Amino acid sequence: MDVILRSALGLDRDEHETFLADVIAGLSDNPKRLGAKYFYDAAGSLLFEEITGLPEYYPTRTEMGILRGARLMGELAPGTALVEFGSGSTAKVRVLLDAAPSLAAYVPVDISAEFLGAEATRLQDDYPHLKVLPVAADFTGLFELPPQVRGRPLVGFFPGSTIGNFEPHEADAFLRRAARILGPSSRLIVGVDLVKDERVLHAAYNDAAGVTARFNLNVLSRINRELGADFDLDAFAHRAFYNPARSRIEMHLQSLARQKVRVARRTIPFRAGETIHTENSYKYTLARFAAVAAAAGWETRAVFTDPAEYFSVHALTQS
Ligand code: SAH
Ligand code: AVI
Repeated sequence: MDVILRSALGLDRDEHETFLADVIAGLSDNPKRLGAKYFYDAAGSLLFEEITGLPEYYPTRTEMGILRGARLMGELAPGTALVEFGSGSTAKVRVLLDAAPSLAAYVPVDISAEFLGAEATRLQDDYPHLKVLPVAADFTGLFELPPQVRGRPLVGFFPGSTIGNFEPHEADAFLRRAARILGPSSRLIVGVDLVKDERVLHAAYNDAAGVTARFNLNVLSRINRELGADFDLDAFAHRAFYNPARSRIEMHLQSLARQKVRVARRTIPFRAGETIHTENSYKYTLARFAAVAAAAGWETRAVFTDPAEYFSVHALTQS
């Protein structure tokens, strides 16, 4: 399986330079921060898959239930292609593919190139009549769709509430970029996690088995391996909590001691208790998300939720 735009062997030279520059800038900032997209090397993708099966992590199984019950694909124009942003394990798209046997092509887009290649191969084996055209790219920037789908009617799919990992202005920019990539009269199906009882949210990001902690700490192993740093993983602890004023779960890594870490020949000092902010996971209300979509030029055609209203799936069209 060819993965378009970059090899499946890891970061290319430019991506390595960008990763290094982002890490140095983030760790030199006050408070320290790292971009959530850097969680996803091959090990991070596997850890996220493990998270999706945890009893406390309700989003994946809830969204799967909604996707199974909703008729999301409807009538498709001949030759339609489905473009998924942040495809991960492709488990969810199988529900859509099974409901739309006339789809001509499927374009999974993901930053985790090696995992993407393996998942695309598995999907192609299971759907031999579908053209599977993986694109390894960072969807926070501009990227090209494969030439085979240009000019075709396109449906976008952005599940998992990955949109919640964006700041509100980044969510707006993503929705506008998606409109440009998918073209006029396209559709976009977006999974959005909802505001709910804080205890449910807290448990989902503080699982008893400690998988979310390993996922969070994995970004430090990745920096050690790819940027020649010497983070001691035992000297940092996973912290996740709900920030009600911002309607978001925040994930941090907290330094358990005063210490110095070498990163690419620089020394980064940490105070005891100091944190690196690694992720936000915004939770929306249905009205708030419809307003965000509308501001970016998308009209809400239908919204599907589970009975407890834990999660939502929004069917948008270009207005
Ligand atoms: N769609 C799956 C996976 C969600 S996890 C699900 O709903 O379960 C988020 C996915 O988005 C991961 O596969 C990760 O590698 C990918 N991702 C995160 N940031 C990205 C970025 N900036 N560009 C492209 N892919 C990204
Ligand atoms: C991918 N994203 C929507 C997940 C979330 O819930 O924000 C990532 C995650 N972080 C910790 N657990 C899962």
